[in-house]
Amino acid sequence: MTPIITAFEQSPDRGRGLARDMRVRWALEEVGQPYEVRLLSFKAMKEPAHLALHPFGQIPTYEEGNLTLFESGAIVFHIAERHAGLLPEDANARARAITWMFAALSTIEPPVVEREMARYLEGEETWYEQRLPLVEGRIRNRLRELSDRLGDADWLDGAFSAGDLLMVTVLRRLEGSGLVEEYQNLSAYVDRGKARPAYKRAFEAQLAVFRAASAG
Ligand code: GTB
Repeated sequence: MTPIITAFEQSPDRGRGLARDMRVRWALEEVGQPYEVRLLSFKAMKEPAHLALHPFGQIPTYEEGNLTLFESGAIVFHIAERHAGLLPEDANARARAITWMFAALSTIEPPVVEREMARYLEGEETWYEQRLPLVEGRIRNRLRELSDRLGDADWLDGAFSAGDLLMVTVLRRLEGSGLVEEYQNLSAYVDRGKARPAYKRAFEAQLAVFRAASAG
């Protein structure tokens, strides 16, 4: 059964692959699972048909037969559990890779999202310029710790895993800020993720959606 995922009809990131369907596309590409994409307008995301799939009216969702999932981390985990290639066979190594999945989403991503929210929602506030260094300081603390742990390894724990996949997509959300570039090994780590053929296929697929929407 070919899974169907949802994505923005017109992504606000203009095809930069920063929306969370990118991590699901990448996971599917890594394991060689073909998929279909249903594109949604912002209006359609809040209508009953989509709310029945996603309680918060967001993308991505994942449908496979009578299974419907939301939350990009849960979707990537589901893909990684059902296919070889994204989680190690060894039970302890697998548990550690899953730990990195949680670390990406619940330790690194929150301050990264906080910065985005500050920029988009509070950028006009008088106190924004004072707040930004505080928010970025919290990100730097996490990046420094992550950088120390990664050291000169290629991936976070042995072979590339779903933990790396999520971590790279989270770090990519800092593109343009210069923050990741302050840590040479993290910058190289993100580049290694982006160089993977599966990443490139996923990126091209989401970019094609943006190009088609722009042309139409
Ligand atoms: N925790 C959920 C998950 O991991 O799946 C969060 C899902 C989520 O935030 N989805 C966003 C969404 O549907 C798209 S990815 N937003 C519409 C809404 O809430 O109404 C977040 C995102 C959006 C845009 C950019 N960008 O333009 O760069 C980057 C990331």
